[in-house]
Amino acid sequence: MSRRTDKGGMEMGGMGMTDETSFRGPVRRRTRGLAVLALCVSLLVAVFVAGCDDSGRYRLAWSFSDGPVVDAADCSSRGVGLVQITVFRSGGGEQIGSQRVRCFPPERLSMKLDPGTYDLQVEGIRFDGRSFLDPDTGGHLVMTWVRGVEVRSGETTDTQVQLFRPAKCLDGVDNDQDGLIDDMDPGCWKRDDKGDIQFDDQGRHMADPTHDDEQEPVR
Ligand SMILES: [Ca+2]
Ligand SMILES: [Ca+2]
Repeated sequence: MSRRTDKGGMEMGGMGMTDETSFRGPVRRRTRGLAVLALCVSLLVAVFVAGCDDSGRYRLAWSFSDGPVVDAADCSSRGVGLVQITVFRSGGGEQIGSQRVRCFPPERLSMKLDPGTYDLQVEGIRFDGRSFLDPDTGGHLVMTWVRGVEVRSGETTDTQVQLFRPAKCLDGVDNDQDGLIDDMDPGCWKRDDKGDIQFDDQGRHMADPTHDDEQEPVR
């Protein structure tokens, strides 16, 4: 027997209990119990995983061959927007990972690594994501290596690298602020001893991307 109470609950015959207290109450307590249990299990798993993590890190800082990087202009004036760091196991081992980060700030805390020795390939990249390439050989001109970086369990190994500054006739920057950039600037054009511009077989002026001055023509 049951009847509806003023508050909308169902009163069970003669017992003075509503359906809310008699049926929903135990279900809610059971749900709370399961939630607490799940939370405890999650905490235990997290503690276990943290306790088993024996990885370490390296922290890499960079500068350029002609000076440090103390603000964003030190990157933009050299035409370097990004730095790409590729990690290999030492001694010609497998590639572990790679990441591109902004040139400024000049410091990067790396990904987690297993304890061991690694070689880092570090390359300055243009703002548009392209490498600085030698037009003749295709070689990467702003790339260097940091070899033998030891990563120890639970520690961060600090290391530094010096990147070559891109030549001014290659850096994508209007260094002398005359409105002309790199091979469009007569300062990067090859000239003979008399000062006459040199042309290739197709009649185009010849430029030297390794020239480091947009004002003084290539000789
Ligand atoms: Ca330039
Ligand atoms: Ca210029």
